[in-house]
Amino acid sequence: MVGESSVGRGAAGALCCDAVEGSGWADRGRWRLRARWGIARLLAASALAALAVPAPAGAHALLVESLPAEAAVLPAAPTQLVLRFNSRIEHKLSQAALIDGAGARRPLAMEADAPPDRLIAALPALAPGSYTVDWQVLSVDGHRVAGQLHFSVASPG
Ligand SMILES: [Cu+2]
Repeated sequence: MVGESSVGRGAAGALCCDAVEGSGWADRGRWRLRARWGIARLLAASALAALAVPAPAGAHALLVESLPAEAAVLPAAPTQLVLRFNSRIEHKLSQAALIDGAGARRPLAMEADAPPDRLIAALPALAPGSYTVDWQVLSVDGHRVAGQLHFSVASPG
């Protein structure tokens, strides 16, 4: 979406500068200039319209892999959460929280130097039970994407 709108702006800008550099202020040139400004306005308007239309899901960071995996039943408590996305995310504006079976929620501390497409957080010591990870990331295209991940830690024996 960002790409599309900047293409729109670029095209309008090119028409603008081309017209100004054109054949001076003769009547014919003036008409051409007016026509070109009309086109430039239309392009500017359609660029704004494009901004108002929601971007397709493909433009956002999408979760492609997680550790633990969705619905995993783990024999031992995991010590780390890894969410891998199909594009870069803003680590500073992304977050995750762990919700236990009783509904208690604790924020997870993000690893600041994780790879640009990954959210990595250390998990606290987890007792057997079911857990939900509630995550929210900011894609580099400026959109927030959120989701939940469920896993459980099996009781020993
Ligand atoms: Cu987007």
